[in-house]
Amino acid sequence: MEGTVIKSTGSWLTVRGESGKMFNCKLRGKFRMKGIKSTNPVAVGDRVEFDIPDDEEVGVIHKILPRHNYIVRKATKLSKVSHIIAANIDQAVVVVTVAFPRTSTGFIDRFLVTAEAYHIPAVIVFNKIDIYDEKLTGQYENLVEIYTGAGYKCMAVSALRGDNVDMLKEMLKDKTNLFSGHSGVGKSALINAIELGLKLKTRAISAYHKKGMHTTTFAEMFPLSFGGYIIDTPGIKEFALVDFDRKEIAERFPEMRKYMHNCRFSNCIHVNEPGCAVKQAVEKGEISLSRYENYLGILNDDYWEATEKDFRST
Ligand SMILES: Nc1nc2c(ncn2[C@@H]2O[C@H](COP(=O)(O)OP(=O)(O)O)[C@@H](O)[C@H]2O)c(=O)[nH]1
Ligand SMILES: [Mg+2]
Ligand SMILES: [Zn+2]
Repeated sequence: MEGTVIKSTGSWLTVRGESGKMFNCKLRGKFRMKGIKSTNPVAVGDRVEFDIPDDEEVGVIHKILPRHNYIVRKATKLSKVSHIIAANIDQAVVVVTVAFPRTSTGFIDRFLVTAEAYHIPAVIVFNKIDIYDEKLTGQYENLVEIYTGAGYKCMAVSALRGDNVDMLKEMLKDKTNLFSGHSGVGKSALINAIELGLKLKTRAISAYHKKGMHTTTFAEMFPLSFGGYIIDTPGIKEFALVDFDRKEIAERFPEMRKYMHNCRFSNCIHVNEPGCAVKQAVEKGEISLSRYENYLGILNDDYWEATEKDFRST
């Protein structure tokens, strides 16, 4: 039988069969992935082949089908061992809000860069529009202009009031969707509004200030009754960018890609070089200043130092 792993807690896996039936499964023998050391050989989103041996309740997975992509997190920046968070993702959805807890453009841009690095199409969902006053609406409109200008799809919803939930469902339909965003932006509330039967726990914002309230480390995948899946994850900013080089960051900004070939120097990183076409486009307002500043911020993230050292030592 063939199925999709929708939950993974150590050695036990929940596999959803073709008919939608759930099976409790274990792995047979040892699985090793080529090219990557990982703590878990199988992750949510993996397509697997499994058997249910006679007179047993438990399924046995004997094959993991090839992945079209997967995202990983490292234990530490320098760690060589990765944890696979999820596999076979079609769309990355970042849930944000200009209300509380306000999402920074730095967070959004790091998320988008990561999605670009994995070649996963990304969309931005602005939640809590029911509480946007005139000022917040202005800020929201400004962000939509920046991100649609950069080539990203934006959507405005209210999990609480139900605004545009049908539009969101249409966008998620028949895809495996990774949901990410800060705690408290309303991911669980949104998933509940999309799939009424789920009834995930939502938390009052005040609870987030208490210690030990971290969400699950295991990503969980929810089948959608109208087709497709949602994977609820902790923030994507923790995701390690394997095989990713600092000089490639600008290529992860779709609006910069159009200009960078006109820079005077082929190795331009668009910071201080003369004849930089990217900087000229920023000056002319063709590339948003906020996106460019966050590009510079990402260039300065410690992450790259660690990663480059990591690469050098291998
Ligand atoms: N006003 C308003 N509050 C919301 C909305 N969506 C979620 N919330 C509230 O925000 C808080 C956090 O929501 P939750 O779904 O737990 O966020 P998560 O951490 O991203 O899963 C809860 O108190 C929700 O009731 C919304 O659309 N409007
Ligand atoms: Mg939640
Ligand atoms: Zn340049």
